[in-house]
Amino acid sequence: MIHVRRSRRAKIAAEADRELPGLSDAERRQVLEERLREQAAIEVEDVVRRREQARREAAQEQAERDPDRPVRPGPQRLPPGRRPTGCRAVLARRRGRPRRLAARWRPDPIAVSMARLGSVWGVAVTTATIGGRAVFGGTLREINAGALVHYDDINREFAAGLFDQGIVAQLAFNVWVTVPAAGGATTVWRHRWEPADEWHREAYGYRPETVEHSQHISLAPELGDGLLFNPANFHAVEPNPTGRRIAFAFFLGLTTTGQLIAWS
Ligand SMILES: O=C(O)CCC(=O)C(=O)O
Repeated sequence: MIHVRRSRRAKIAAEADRELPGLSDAERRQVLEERLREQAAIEVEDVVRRREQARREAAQEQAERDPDRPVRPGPQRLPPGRRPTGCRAVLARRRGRPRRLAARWRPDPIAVSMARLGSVWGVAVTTATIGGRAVFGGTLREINAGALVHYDDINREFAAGLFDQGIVAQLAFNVWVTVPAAGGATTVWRHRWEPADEWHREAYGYRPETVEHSQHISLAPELGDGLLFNPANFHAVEPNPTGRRIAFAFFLGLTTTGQLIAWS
C-alpha cells in the first residue's frame, strides 16, 4: 500500500512538473498537495461506488434466497434498454408484472389514502410516469421479521433521474390494516446517509451502531394508523414475535412543480 502511494505521488509530481514547469518549491508543494487531495477524494468516491454496487448485488442475491425479505416493488416500467435493479429486478423477474392486490378491495385503501393526502396537499396525487407511462403504485406488504436499518432515496438510487418528473423530496406512506399485539415498531432516526456509513453495511441495510447516537422516534403501529415520513432518514422495523403486521404502502415524491407523485 505504501509502495502504491509513493508511486502515485511520484506520478502526480511528474505530471505537475510537466504541466507547470518553473514553479517555486512552495508553489510546487501546494500544487502537489491539492492534486493528492483530489486523487484521494476520487479514490474514496470509487470505494463508495464499488461498495454500493456490491451492496445492490448482495441485496439482490439475498432477495432471491429469502422470499420473506421485506421488499418494495418499485418503478417497473423502465425505458427500453434500462433494466430494473435490486429488489425491483427480483420482483420483475419473479412475477413478470406486479399485481395490484388492492384492486379487489372496496373501497381501495390505496386510492382512499392518495385521495386524502392529495386533498390535504391541495393537489391530487398522481402516479409517477416513465416515458409518459404510469408506473406501479401501491403495495400490500407483510413484515413480521422486521427490517434492518436502511434508507430509501430514489434520487440516490437513480442519480440520473428515473421518472419524467424531477423529485425534490421523497416521503414513505404506510397504513396498517393488521397489527401484532406486541413488537413491530417502526423507528426513524435523525440521520441521513453519509460516506462513513458504508463501513457499517449489513446485508441490505446498516448495523445499528450507524444510528446509535442519533435522535429517533419509534411508533408501534395501531390498527388503522398511517405513518408518513422521509425515508431518506434511516429507519428500521422491529420484528413481531407473533401475529401479523400488514400495511398498504407507497412512496410519494414532491416534484419540482409542487405536485405529489406516487410509486412503489
Ligand atoms: O413498515 C414500516 O413501518 C416501514 C417500512 C419501510 O421500511 C419503508 O416504508 O420504507
